[in-house]
Formats: sequence, C-alpha cells, structure tokens
Amino acid sequence: MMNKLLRRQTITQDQEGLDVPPGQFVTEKFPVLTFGPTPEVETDSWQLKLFGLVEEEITLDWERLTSLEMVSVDAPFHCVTQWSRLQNTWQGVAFSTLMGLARPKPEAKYVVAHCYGGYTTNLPLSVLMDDDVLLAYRHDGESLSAEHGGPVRLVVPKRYGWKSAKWVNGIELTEEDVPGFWETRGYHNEGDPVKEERFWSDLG
Ligand SMILES: Nc1nc2c(c(=O)[nH]1)N[C@H]1C(S)=C(S)[C@@H](COP(=O)(O)O)O[C@H]1N2
Ligand SMILES: [Mo]
Repeated sequence: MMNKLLRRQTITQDQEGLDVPPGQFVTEKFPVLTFGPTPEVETDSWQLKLFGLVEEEITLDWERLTSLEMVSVDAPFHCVTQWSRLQNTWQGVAFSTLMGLARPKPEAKYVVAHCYGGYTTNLPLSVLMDDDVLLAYRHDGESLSAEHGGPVRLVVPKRYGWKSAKWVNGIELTEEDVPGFWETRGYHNEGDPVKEERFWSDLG
C-alpha cells in the first residue's frame, strides 16, 4: 500500500515531446516478447474467424483481409515489462471495419482475441472500437515479421502490449468478460499504461 502511495503517477515526455507513461523507459529497439514458440503461419493458409455474438460469422482469408480498406496508425507501444517504443507506424484493417462486416449483436460487450499457438487476451468491445485499433499486417513500412506477430496481429495502443495479440486468428464476441492468458496469470484485466494497471496485486 505504501508503495502505491509513493509511486509517481505522472506522464513525462521524451526529447521529441512524446508522452511516456509512468514507470516506462523509452527504447528505440523493438524487443520481442512472446510466451512460447513463434507460430509459423503462411499467408496462404492464414485465416481469421469473426464469431460468437455476431449477426454474421465470417472467416476471412488473406486475400479478403488485404482487399479491405487499409488504414495507417502512428502509435506508441508500451510493454508491461517497462519498455516503450514510442513511434510505430502500423498498417492494416481497422477493427471497426471488421465489426462492420460481422455486426456484433446488441448483447455483445466483450471480445476475446484468439491466436495461433493458443494465446488469448480479452478487451471490452468499446475499447476496440477506438479508431487507433487495428489488425496490422505492416509495421514501419515493412511486412509484419513473424516474431512480431505476422502475418497479422491486433494492435491496441492504449493498452499494455500483452493486449496486442500476435498471430491473431479469431475474434470472439461475448456477453461476459472472459480473462485471457495473462489476465488469468496475475496481469491486470484492463492494462491501461497511463493508470499503470500492470498486475492485480497492484490493487493491494
Ligand atoms: N500470441 C501472442 N501474442 C502476444 C504475446 C504472446 O506471447 N503471444 N505477447 C504479448 C506481449 S506480453 C507483448 S509486450 C507484445 C510484444 O509484442 P512484440 O513481440 O512485437 O514486441 O505481444 C503480445 N502479444
Ligand atoms: Mo509484454
């Protein structure tokens, strides 16, 4: 408790004036953070299923995904292990575009992102409908590498990195919140870097 009271909860800026959330250190590098092996997924066999509480279940292949409108998002990336890479250009399909295709039912309030390899993470649907959330297949002008989640990863800039699911292959709409891989292992359910929502133990 004492620790929590003493911790500075302030946002600072880097030399270029970009925001650094509390407790984070800036890196120019792009570290790889993966639990377990990197799944090898070819674009030929890649699929993304939109399912659960949707009006229309849809399975997209690579051709269909890349035929959808491409957006470009400049955003920081904050890992809970305290590194932040402040400048990233992601390109891919806006999450809201996919929801326009599958059309969530009124009772759909949460999302579980499923990945090749079995990793999952959960988020409120409202958070994912933000215009900086996308299914990215390019990073800083190049195809997204396998180690960073290629062919396609979820990118949620306003949450810690573990919510940005790599090798995503399923978007499940649910009524109840279903904690994912790290969320069932002590990580915070929301994971907002500005509020420093790192671990459940932070709550005392
Ligand atoms: N499928 C999957 N997605 C994942 C992870 C993982 O282990 N498996 N790690 C998460 C964590 S903890 C972070 S910080 C980011 C790291 O992304 P990067 O390796 O591209 O830096 O991916 C997230 N997405
Ligand atoms: Mo992370």
